[in-house]
Amino acid sequence: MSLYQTSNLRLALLRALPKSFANALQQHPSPIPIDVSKAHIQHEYYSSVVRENVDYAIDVDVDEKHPDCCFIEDTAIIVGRDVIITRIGAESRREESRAVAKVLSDDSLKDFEFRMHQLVAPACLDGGDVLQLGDKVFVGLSLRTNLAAIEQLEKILPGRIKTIPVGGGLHLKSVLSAIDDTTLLAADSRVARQMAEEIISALEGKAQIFYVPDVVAANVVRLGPKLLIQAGYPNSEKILRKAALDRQMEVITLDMSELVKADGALSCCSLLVP
Ligand code: CIR
Repeated sequence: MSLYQTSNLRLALLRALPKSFANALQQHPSPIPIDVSKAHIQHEYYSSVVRENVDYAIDVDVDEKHPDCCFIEDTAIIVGRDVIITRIGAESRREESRAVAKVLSDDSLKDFEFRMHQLVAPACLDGGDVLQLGDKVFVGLSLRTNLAAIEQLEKILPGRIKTIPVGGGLHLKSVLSAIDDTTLLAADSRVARQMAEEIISALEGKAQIFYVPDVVAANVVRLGPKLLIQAGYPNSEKILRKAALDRQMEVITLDMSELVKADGALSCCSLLVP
């Protein structure tokens, strides 16, 4: 494979959903067990949509020993040419980053000229806690991401990190995400509003914000002119469709109900070089 860097070359890393997915971590175990066959179909459809909308997609080998391995977003952060391999907050998931680090440092990606970095103990960080908006990188201080990680990130990306305490939910992006570089999206809850307001004030009011009634719908994925949103939340979908239309973005809805049971947001199933 040969890759040529252009100003808008998009790369996505994906990792298949393992057969062991029923054992994925769940913050609040669902009363209805995960339907693993359905989860496979949902994840495969998500992956096909991502593949169709990037220039290059790489499938990292599935790892049956790690039921959460499909949540590849947590394993690394890519900010421009800097690739930061994380040290995942949940100990049982920590080894998931290794295979991703190997792929991202492979010679076949040399045209991206990535600068590889690795967070080290006692740092813990999940990619789900990292939101990039323009040149700012917002990092949630959460159950999974600690101050040591934020200190290490500040050394790699000086002046670009802004810490946001996560008042509830698993990750920063469990309750908010971005529609584009100047449009934030958040769940309409007290906790999410507080976090979103901190982000908006760090951006000196230069960003707009939309609130949606469903927490799950507050995590979207932008792939160039396409906006991937969760299916099954009609009130939130109405708001998102209007926001997308105003930005000339096309909406693609994805049903990820079985992955949501394991706290998987839309963004967590891909690692993107935007
Ligand atoms: C976990 O608890 O780590 C997984 N079951 C869910 C991770 C979701 N990651 C993400 O949204 N970035």
